[in-house]
Amino acid sequence: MDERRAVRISKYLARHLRHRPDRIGLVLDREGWAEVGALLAAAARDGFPVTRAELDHVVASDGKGRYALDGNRIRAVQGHSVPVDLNLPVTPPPELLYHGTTGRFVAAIGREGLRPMGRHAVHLSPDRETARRVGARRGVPVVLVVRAGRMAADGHEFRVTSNGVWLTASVPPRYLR
Ligand code: HQG
Repeated sequence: MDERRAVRISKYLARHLRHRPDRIGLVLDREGWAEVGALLAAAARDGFPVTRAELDHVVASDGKGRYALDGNRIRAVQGHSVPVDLNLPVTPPPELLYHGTTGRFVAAIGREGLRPMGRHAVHLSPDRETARRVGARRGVPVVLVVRAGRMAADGHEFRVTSNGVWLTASVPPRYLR
């Protein structure tokens, strides 16, 4: 499949599996899963037909592993703005995690800490380079260091998605540097 088609399909999946399933009449269960048949039928009705083979290819080749297939179900593994319970186990994080952002948010983050904003959780990266790329989506990247081990010791819960993104509800400013 050509790369542009794969990216278009991935963006279509992100839109409807994370944010706007209602736009195409798709129903996600509590854990964010949709029936593949229902998704493909809804996409076709929406004027964006996708074959099962194309879907399998996009899920398998997505550069960030954004989607998971489980038999006849599919979900986004992170990034939702619709409420979902991904049902991931609480997992001890590494001592340090990283958050990529951009300069114009730094003052507010220093006051309020990291908040999930539109998404279901704050997204943290396991290494600086990944965080830098996340921040670069919004401007000149700034990488914040999160003292995750200390947070966990203080009772904050962390979960990790199948594509290596760490999730937590919020990060108070005292754990940032
Ligand atoms: C910022 C992409 C002001 C935060 C990425 C970020 C990631 C605050 C923005 C995933 C704030 C939210 C998630 C506060 C946080 N005041 N701004 N108190 N707290 N912010 O997109 O982490 O390609 O919702 O720094 O790679 O950028 O979609 O979160 O800039 O993994 O799969 O508010 O999305 O993955 O932005 O990105 P986002 P994010 P995908």
